[in-house]
Amino acid sequence: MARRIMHIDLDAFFVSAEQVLNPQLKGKPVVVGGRPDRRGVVASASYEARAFGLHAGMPLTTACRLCPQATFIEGSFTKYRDASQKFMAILADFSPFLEPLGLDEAYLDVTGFESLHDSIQQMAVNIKQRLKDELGLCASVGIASCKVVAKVACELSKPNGLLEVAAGEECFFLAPLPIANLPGIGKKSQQILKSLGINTISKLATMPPSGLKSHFGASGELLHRLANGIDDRKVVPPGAAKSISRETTFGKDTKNHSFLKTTLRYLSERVGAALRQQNKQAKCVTLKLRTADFKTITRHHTLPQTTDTNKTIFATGLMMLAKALSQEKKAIRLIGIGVSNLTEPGKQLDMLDISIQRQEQLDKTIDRIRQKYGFTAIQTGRTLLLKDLFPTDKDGYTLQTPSLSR
Ligand code: DCP
Ligand code: CA
Repeated sequence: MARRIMHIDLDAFFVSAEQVLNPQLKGKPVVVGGRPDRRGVVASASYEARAFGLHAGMPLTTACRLCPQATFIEGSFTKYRDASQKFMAILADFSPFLEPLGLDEAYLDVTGFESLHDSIQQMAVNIKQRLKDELGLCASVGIASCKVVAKVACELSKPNGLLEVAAGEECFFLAPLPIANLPGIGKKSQQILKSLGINTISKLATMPPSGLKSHFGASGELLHRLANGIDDRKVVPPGAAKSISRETTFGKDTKNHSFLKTTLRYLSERVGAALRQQNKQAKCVTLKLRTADFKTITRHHTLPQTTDTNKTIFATGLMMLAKALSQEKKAIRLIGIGVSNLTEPGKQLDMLDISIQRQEQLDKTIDRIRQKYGFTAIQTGRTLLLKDLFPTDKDGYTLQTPSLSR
């Protein structure tokens, strides 16, 4: 069945929440962010204030100069958090496949839900009505076959909008829009794209991914797909882990590379075990280091193929570690490794690769033994070095910061 994804975003959220509590502010230029003479920026501006050129992120002093008649409000996070919780609860009534984004946005997977509401558009109308009736808040809704197009449609429909992009129309819809409309393209990326003569999404869509890769690294390919309206990212309900990581702070800062590698191996095994327990595969491995002077270094590596093996996680981490240590002369205070970009296992490719199969079999066996007899019941050569340094319990070594080491 063709997917239908909704993106719902509340209009001028902080301001609207204030207007619900003080209806006299309705229909007027209102700014949440602070007093106009304060340092600080606009967090949210009513659409009436936006008519004067005000927008989020603008210094309050500028906002006051452009629109001195606006009401400036300090704002209170707890109010907005309460409103946000009610907002998400209403959405959850409509579909269990709900992925909140921040306080006032969410994706809903509504595939097949037309039978309950006549049409998906009618479902969106019903959602908007309930938000208005019960919370007094206006929402805009975008509907499309994938997340990126739904989000762009929602943004374009604001305020109080509803815009559906029919299946098959994704490219046509995106093509004429400026690149800034594509989510994830910040100021920096815009500058790079503009210097390449790319101003519209259609131009971006026709750029070969290899060209984009040279400017944006691994994200280049994703950019290419998004610009073409191709986006198979699922709507992920909260709770489903987006990443798994393990890290530890050493009792004493260290320059001992062998010890760092050993610790990395141990943490990689912990990450691998957690990944396999969740029956997930990862596409991205991240190394984290913190130096004695509290500088944090993170390195990411996207794998050509998803993995759940200790060997690949460690090898990828080790490669990044070797490179980072060749550039970093300070002692290391913290080391961590994580995996992200998690997917359900798609074993078809792996099935052809005997060495990967063997590795997976080995990891599964080790997992079983460790579940039964404790983590330290079976050791890889490298982690054995930790045995004399740290006390053990059934979950593994008790490192310096057990809460972080989990
Ligand atoms: N926010 C903030 N600082 C920013 C941007 C946003 O504090 N630089 C807060 C205030 C917003 C809320 O997050 O009300 C939601 O952000 P949106 O970008 O969705 O902005 P609004 O909801 O205010 O406006 P709209 O969605 O109608 O464009
Ligand atoms: Ca909003």
